Amino acid sequence: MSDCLFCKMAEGAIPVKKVYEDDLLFAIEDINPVAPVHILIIPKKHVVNTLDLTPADDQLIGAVHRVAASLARERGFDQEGFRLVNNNNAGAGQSVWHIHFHLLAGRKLGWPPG
Ligand code: D5M
Repeated sequence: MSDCLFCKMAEGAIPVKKVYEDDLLFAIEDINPVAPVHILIIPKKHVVNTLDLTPADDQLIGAVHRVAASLARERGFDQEGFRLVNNNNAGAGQSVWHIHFHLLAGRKLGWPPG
C-alpha cells in the first residue's frame, strides 16, 4: 500500500527508530504516548485491522503476543502489569488503517478502558 504510513515504515521509506524488528513485525515508540511505556507492535503485512485477518495470519498474531511478552520481560514491566490492545474502526479509536497493537505499561491501567 503506497499511501500507508506503517507500510512505508516497514519498507524503510520513512525512517523511524525501530525498537524491535524481525521478518514479520517491527515495533516503535508511539509518537503520542498515553502511558510511560507506549510501544506499537506492527505487522509488516498490510492488514487493515482484526476484521481483515485470515487463518493465514494466525502465526503473525501469535508472534505479536510473543514479541509483547519479550519486550515486557526485557524492559522489566512484565510483573507490574501491562496491556496489549488494538483499536478496530473509528468508533474504537483506530486512526491508522494498518493493524497495530499498543503495548502499554508504567502506570495503573484502569478498567474498563475509556
Ligand atoms: O493508533 C495509531 C497510533 O499511531 C497513535 O497512537 C499514534 C501513532 N502514530 C501515528 N503516526 C506515528 C508516527 N509517525 N510515529 C509513531 N507513532 C505514530 P490507533 O489505534 O490507530 O489510533
